[in-house]
Amino acid sequence: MNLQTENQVVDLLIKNVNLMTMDESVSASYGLIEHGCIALRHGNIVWLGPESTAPEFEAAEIIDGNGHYLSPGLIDCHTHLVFAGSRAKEFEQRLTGVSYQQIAEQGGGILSTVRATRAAHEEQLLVSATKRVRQLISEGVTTVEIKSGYGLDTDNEIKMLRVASQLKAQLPVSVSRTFLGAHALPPEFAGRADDYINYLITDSLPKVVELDLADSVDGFCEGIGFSREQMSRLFAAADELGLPVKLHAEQLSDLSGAELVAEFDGLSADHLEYLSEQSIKQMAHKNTVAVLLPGAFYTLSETKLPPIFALREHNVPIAIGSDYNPGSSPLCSLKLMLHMACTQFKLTPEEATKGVTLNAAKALGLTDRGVLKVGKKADLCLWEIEHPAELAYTFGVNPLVKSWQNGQLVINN
Ligand code: DI6
Ligand code: FE
Repeated sequence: MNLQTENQVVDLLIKNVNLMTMDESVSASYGLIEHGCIALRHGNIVWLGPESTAPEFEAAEIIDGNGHYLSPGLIDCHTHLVFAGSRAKEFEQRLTGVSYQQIAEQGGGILSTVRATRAAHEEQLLVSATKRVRQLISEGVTTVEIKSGYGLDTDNEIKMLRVASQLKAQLPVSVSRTFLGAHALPPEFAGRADDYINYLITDSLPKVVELDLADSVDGFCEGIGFSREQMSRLFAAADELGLPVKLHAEQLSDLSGAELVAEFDGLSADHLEYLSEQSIKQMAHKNTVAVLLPGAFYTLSETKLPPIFALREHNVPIAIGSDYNPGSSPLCSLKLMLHMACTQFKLTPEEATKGVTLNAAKALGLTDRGVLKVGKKADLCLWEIEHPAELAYTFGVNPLVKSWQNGQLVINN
């Protein structure tokens, strides 16, 4: 009998695929459904399950998945990919023993990228950032977070966030935009960090909100960045304007920034090599996501590992990002981060995969993606792999066969 339900007419049916749903309620390992089938309509998932149990669909298009694996579209939840200039000279300097902190204290580091980014026209920034986003898309990214933070004055921060907004409008990718005015102290405010925070609160942030250019607020809570007290004042202002917060915390030392994020019911604390047990408990209590960034750990030759065992023990959700930036993480590949999360941080391939799908969505406060489930966005990747762990296992190869964003085909290899 052919029951006429609305669900039966679909835009696309993908058959003969193994579904890595990442939905724990489906199965313990990758939420795997073998020999599956998935139906999409109006950019959303309307049915998924074992092919043998699929109803009769009237599909505008049917694709044979050839027994490959289908995962949620990948989400890079932490990048600084709008920037100008190069920091190759600092790379050379660091290799002769000068530290990241020393370079920053000498006016290089983030401030060197600030000089180049301030000098660049919006159009130039858009051209270079477009190439970077395309590179991420080519490896399966369907959502990317992009931070400002190389402008450090209202106009230049707005310039960066406008570029991020244009990337969203022009490319087949969702963009989450983060205001990172509190990334470093600009030279005009040297020795006056409190005044700079006041300026962000009274001038930059209200304008950014008025122009609807940001989805969240971030900062660098560190000896070479801002104090916990300064971040707390900025977070209170963000809170009043209705923006969620996140923080670069415990990257080089422990200022209990992650605890501050939890206090503000923020989205995520990122980096976390120097995170304490006390802060982990607060994060667990508030379900704050721990975003780990193996690219920065690797590039800065950091030796202190983030406290993976304790994060696991306390059930803190773990996400992985590329932190793509010209200083501490000059690598434009989330796929490589999946691998390095395992080799450097000893995450399991499943934890790492969850870190660039389910938990990366959580780190951005996005509840409509990161998992294959009825009602979620049809952001999908089809991979030519023989086991789900293969996504994290290889690097320098691209097993992506096809990707879709909002149900629209993006990559077709
Ligand atoms: N920590 C980082 O790893 C990036 N920002 C931050 O606060 C680095 C940014 C840069 O070095 O340009
Ligand atoms: Fe960062």
